[in-house]
Amino acid sequence: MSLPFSRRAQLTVAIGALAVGLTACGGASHAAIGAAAPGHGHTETAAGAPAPATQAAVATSAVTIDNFSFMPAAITVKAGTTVTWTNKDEEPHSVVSSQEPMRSPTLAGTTNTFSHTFTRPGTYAYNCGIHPFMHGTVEVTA
Ligand SMILES: [Cu+2]
Repeated sequence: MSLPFSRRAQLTVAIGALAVGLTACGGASHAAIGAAAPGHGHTETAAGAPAPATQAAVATSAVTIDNFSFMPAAITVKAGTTVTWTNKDEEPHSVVSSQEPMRSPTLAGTTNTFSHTFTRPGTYAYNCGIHPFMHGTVEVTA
């Protein structure tokens, strides 16, 4: 009773597989790719061109921690400004600096913001205390 049905089902599956195979082989139009690529002429452009070393500091007092990085990584504020970091990662992060006495608690969960007021002009590098490879700078102008 159930045998004929299951056999038909198998047949259907087989036909389906055939159709998939046909579709996959279908538009074989990858022949042209690469053929007309005009040779990547390595015309050594201005060897001494100054690479954009560090991205320009962004004038903001809000830094987001996202995907294991401070964004923007470089900010500029006027002296007396309170900068606030907000951790949007699932991972815990922190904000510590040896150039400016600041050390946030671990930012995670509901305690995910940290604020610090910069009073002295200068450029202060900081990093994540948990992931030292996460860097940022705060430039404080007079
Ligand atoms: Cu971190």
